[in-house]
Amino acid sequence: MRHTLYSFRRCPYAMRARLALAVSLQSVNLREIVLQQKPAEMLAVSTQGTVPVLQLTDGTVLDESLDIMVWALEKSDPDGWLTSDLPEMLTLIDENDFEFKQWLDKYKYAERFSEYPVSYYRQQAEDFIFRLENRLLNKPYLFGQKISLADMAIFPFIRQFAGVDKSSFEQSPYPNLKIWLDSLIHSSLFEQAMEKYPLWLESGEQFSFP
Ligand SMILES: N[C@@H](CCC(=O)N[C@@H](CS)C(=O)NCC(=O)O)C(=O)O
Repeated sequence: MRHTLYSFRRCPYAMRARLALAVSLQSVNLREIVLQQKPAEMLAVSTQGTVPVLQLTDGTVLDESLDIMVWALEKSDPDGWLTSDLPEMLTLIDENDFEFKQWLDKYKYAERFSEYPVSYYRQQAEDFIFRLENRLLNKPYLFGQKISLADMAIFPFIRQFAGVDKSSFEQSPYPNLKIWLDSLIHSSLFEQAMEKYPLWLESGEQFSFP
């Protein structure tokens, strides 16, 4: 029997969970869902109604993406994603999840937040972007020479930021961040994490991931 992952391909939280499951080779049944029509099976095990949700075969439910990452990496961490300072990584990930993400959403959906122009939200979000750029001035990854949990937990959100207005991202002064993002987006692991699965609601079939 395999564990079950409720996932949504385009969700950055689900992406980070899939990245960790893929690198650690923890095989799950992936159930691709749509947020407008969450399956009763998922809501029965996690009432918070967010993806990703990992239901283990022993009944344990992990419904925070970071918990899923750490669970997978504690099983197997072949590339040493957990070897950097964990509390420091978690602090940076927290800034991503609770500060940057808010500005990112407002930047992305600026028409719904009309008290400020889009440029304002973009600038607020850029605070975090510049902090990452500074970290990357003298090293290829956020915590050194090797990919860590922090890189993989954060880059799906930076990818989203870059995609809001591609041409202004291209023209912006964060060269190291662009190289970092580009290398992660074009990695075979990300390609694997972004593979398309049919909607589970319609097919009911089991698809194993990775
Ligand atoms: N803290 C959660 C956040 C997950 C989250 O917010 N996921 C979004 C999709 S990207 C979601 O499921 N939102 C619920 C909805 O839109 O109905 C985690 O890290 O797993």
